[in-house]
Amino acid sequence: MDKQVVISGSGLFTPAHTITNEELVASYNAYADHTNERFQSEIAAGEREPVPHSSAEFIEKASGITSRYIYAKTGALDIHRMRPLIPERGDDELSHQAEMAVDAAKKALAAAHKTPADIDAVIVACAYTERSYPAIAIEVQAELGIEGFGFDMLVACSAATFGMHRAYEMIKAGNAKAVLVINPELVSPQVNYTDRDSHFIFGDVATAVVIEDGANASAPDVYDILSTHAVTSYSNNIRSNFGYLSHVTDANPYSADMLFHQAGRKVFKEVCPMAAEHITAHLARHDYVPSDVSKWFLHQANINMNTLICKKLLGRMATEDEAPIVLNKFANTASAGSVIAFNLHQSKLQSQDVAILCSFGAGYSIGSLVLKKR
Ligand code: CO8
Repeated sequence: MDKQVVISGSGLFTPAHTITNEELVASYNAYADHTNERFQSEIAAGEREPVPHSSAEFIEKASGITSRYIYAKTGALDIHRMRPLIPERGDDELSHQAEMAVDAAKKALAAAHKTPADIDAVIVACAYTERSYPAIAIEVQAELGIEGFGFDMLVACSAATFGMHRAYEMIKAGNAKAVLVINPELVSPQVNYTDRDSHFIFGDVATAVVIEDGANASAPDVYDILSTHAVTSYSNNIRSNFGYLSHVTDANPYSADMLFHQAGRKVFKEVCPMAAEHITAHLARHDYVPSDVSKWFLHQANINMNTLICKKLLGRMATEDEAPIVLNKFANTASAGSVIAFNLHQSKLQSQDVAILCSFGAGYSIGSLVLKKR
């Protein structure tokens, strides 16, 4: 008989520190003033553009973000540094991303009523890994005492949903009975805190889910994954050029194009219709229409994107209850946003309710799961 694959538990790690818009803007504006004073003669001679001021009001209106979590606050607001200071760890210490991942994974295991002995595979899926190898997933696997195998995968904003797709397929194929999919999104090191257009966008977090054969599920809240659907379409509109080649290209490894940068307006215009069409097509595979969906666990990049996508789908504004927003407090957490929304708001679903979990962003990449609560 065909296996029914389920999500049986999720976990969320939130860093101890937060930065409000007001704190972020005060530091950025002080940096701007300091820089403009330093280069006042070049600016006066028209040889250099002054650094413009940011505004907390603009950030909230343009994005819906009011605050974000940050793994290491020291340094990020220091106008002479403008990047977090994360102490280097030795090869024999648990790495930063593995630490975040293990915390979220333990919570997901507890929610799923599973122990490490029940898990056959670990997928660490996120926008960046802090090193190339050994895989963070294998480190997490060792730390939790899981047998089987683990691997890392990077799909930017859609890493979490694409990781869930892989887990779903492994279980369908009979290669694993239960898989941990973990998203340690330590993104603050890639934020350009000196760039007014993007200094406010991101926050750090880790999420995890247990995906397993539904026949073995024993948790109170279990969600059948009816199917998964993924699409990618190449775009340079969201890009980071950081990579191992910087050792040999002689490019400046600290230049702005090595960090996250984007054409935000273009992204907004191109991704919203793609996401709405993707979701409509995915629902149609199950003879559902958008009004059949009780909860929309959408990617959390920008509140205006989510409002527009829901309007395209439903022909009206979605209520806060239908399409929960977490980006106000978490900001854009790369691929983890839709999983945070799921983790914090899934308990309100009733038996037989249908939900969509969907990510969209860099690549471009869009990934979705149609879920039904047992
Ligand atoms: N304060 C004050 N004014 C500002 C600021 C600021 N901070 N920033 C921009 N302005 C100004 C601009 O300069 C511009 O001025 P002018 O009109 O004089 O030119 C004006 O405000 C309007 O600027 P924009 O057109 O840029 O403003 P928008 O209304 O388009 O809002 C957004 C900007 C919020 C970026 C918006 O375009 C957006 O959200 N687009 C969607 C893009 C998106 O979601 N990107 C993220 C996807 S990436 C992802 O999800 C994961 C990637 C992998 C992780 C990376 C981790 C680091």
